[in-house]
Amino acid sequence: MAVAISSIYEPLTENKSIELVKRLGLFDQTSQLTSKEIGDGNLNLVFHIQDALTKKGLIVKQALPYAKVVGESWPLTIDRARIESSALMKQAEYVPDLVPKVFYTDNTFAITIMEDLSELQIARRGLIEGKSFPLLSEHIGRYLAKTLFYTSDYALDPQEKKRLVKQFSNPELCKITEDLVFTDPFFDYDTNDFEEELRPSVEKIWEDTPLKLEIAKLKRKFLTEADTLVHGDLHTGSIFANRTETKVIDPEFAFYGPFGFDLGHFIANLLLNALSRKPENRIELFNHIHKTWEVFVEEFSFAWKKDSIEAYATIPGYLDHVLEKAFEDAVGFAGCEIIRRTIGLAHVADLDSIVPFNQRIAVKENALALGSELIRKRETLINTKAIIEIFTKVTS
Ligand code: SR1
Ligand code: MG
Repeated sequence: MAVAISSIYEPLTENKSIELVKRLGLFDQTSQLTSKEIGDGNLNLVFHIQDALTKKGLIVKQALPYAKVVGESWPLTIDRARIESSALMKQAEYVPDLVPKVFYTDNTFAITIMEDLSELQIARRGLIEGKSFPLLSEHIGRYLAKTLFYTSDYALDPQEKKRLVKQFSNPELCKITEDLVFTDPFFDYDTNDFEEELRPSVEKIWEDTPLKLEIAKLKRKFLTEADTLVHGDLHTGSIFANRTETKVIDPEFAFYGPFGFDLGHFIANLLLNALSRKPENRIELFNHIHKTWEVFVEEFSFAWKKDSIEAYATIPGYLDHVLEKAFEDAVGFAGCEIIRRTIGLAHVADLDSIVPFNQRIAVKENALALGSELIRKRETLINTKAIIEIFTKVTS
């Protein structure tokens, strides 16, 4: 499949990224700038530009017309740069302190220039190193509550909501999620990637028809429930953090999806990190899961009571129903994310860096069991404590 791009599109180089920021007047003409390509994600070029004297920095991000993780054989729309910058700006209306500032966008060249966050660290890397991010869950709980509530029908005029659904129509990136999260890992497809030692457990999943029915239901939700503007790829690699600050980056998968989607992915990635740790070092991750949900409920409920325009908002039980459904879905989405990060195309370093090999396999076996249990039991789990009980059962 060909990807439509303008004939003047070209990928940036380190030198060209410097020319661009100077041309835009983002630095003095005389400043001595360095540029380093630092993108370690699956899809884009990311240049860190820095003034040698003042140390002031900027990030220049450019979408490539293909998925970097696979190569030019996998064409991918550069429209994702428009989605990403528009999502960052929309989210900044509700949580300006939790997203990077956008200084410039160019949809033809698929370029976004944004705040330099290099004094923070990618949360996944920090968690793997055993670092603590004390405010991570408080911040993510608020990020989720505010962005999800205020871009939903509960807060927006229906015309405006439908305009946003159109603006954030993101079919190609959604297709990646449909395939890589909800489909491929559950069938014997070529995109999957796992150690031969896991094959018996993987084949068990492929043959587990009742489990696959539950995954089909979750996939249907992803395909059809246009509740709110979700980030779409909220794993710990999409979060910069330190002990006091948190910034959510990379919403190129943003679209109108179910309330529980981002929450499920965030929880899944905390659980993946917890699986990689010794039991005595897991409590901090579990507390982050409890706190994320607690803050989400608190902030979402506050926004609902203060700003809901929905006629039924004050009907007893309606808010509880929305929250209960978001939680149940989040648990199921978390299960899918854990399994796909273990046996699908895109892995996580939390698991892949475990040595020795035998231990890595044992942890991945636990991940498959945990993911499957979360999907199966999601309707019966009533709170985050129940998630941790399943984790403990599966790992002991
Ligand atoms: C081809 S993209 C693979 C994965 O990387 C992104 O971050 C998403 O998680 C996607 O599923
Ligand atoms: Mg990403």
